[in-house]
Amino acid sequence: MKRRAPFSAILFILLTVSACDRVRNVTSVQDPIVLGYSQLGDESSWRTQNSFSIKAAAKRTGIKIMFEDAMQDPANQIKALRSFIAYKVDIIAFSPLVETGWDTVLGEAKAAGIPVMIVDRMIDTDDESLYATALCSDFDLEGRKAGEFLIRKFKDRAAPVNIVELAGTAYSTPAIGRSEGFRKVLEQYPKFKVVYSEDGDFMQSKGREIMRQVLKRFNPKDINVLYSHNDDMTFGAIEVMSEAGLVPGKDIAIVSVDATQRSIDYLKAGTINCVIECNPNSGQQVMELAKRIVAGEKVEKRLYVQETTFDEFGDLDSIPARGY
Ligand code: GYE
Repeated sequence: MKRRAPFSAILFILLTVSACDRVRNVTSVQDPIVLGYSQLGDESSWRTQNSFSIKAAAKRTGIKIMFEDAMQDPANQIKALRSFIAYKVDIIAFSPLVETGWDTVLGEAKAAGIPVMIVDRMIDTDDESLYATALCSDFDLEGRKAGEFLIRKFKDRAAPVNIVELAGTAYSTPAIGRSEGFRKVLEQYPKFKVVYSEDGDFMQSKGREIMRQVLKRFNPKDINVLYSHNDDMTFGAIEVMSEAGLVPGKDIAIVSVDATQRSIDYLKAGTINCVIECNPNSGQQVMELAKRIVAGEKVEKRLYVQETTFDEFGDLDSIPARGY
């Protein structure tokens, strides 16, 4: 672990007595690793579980975590990263809201000798030396899985399959991957048409809002599929469909991403037809990687979280409780 600037003896006593948080960073062989974590927000059930998983794993593994919630604002994330640098944490981890805009602050971390882990979403940079490792889901694969489900579901249909897409936060890795992967698979089948796509920021309230607009704009009979980039937006859209007298999962097929317990319950009830898992429980892996990186080990540059798909063609009774 890196040595921090020594405190004077008096300051040390004062800070110890005041039980100030920072005191735990006074150098000794047993000092815990200090991890600065910048979380992008709390926009969804997935995110709430992700934050829980990270904090719980830090506690379990004896890592001292400084956790900052950026409330969906990249400027707050940059501020948090700078405060971690000023504090001289041992390692920084962060889930970037969007892909671009990080080079300067990560350059500052690098200059300060603080390693950086990227978690959940990816950054777009030409300089790979700015981070030690990135642990993310394969969002392009998630998008492709969503497309593959539709190919199977509509294999006997010759008529057009009109799709409404509720996309995640613009310029974020999951929204990009889930859109691109989906289109990559479906473009070989001209009957599939994305007739409407809008950014719902991964939020239930926006899912509701956008679905309302969609039902004003289109005759519901002309919509065959709702592809939603996360469960929370799906829940909002389901509410609106039901209020409009539609039967979600029957009148409009639904593909959702995340696999929260509620979406699995909907899948079992036939309200959702396919759920692509996106696993938020990365906490333990993050802490293990943090320990290895702080110990000076070289770790793999790119790591992917293992994920599966649940759909109406599978054995729904065997799905284990999700825990989120
Ligand atoms: O799917 C969504 C959340 O970045 C994988 O962000 C994450 C996504 C997740 O708000 O629910």
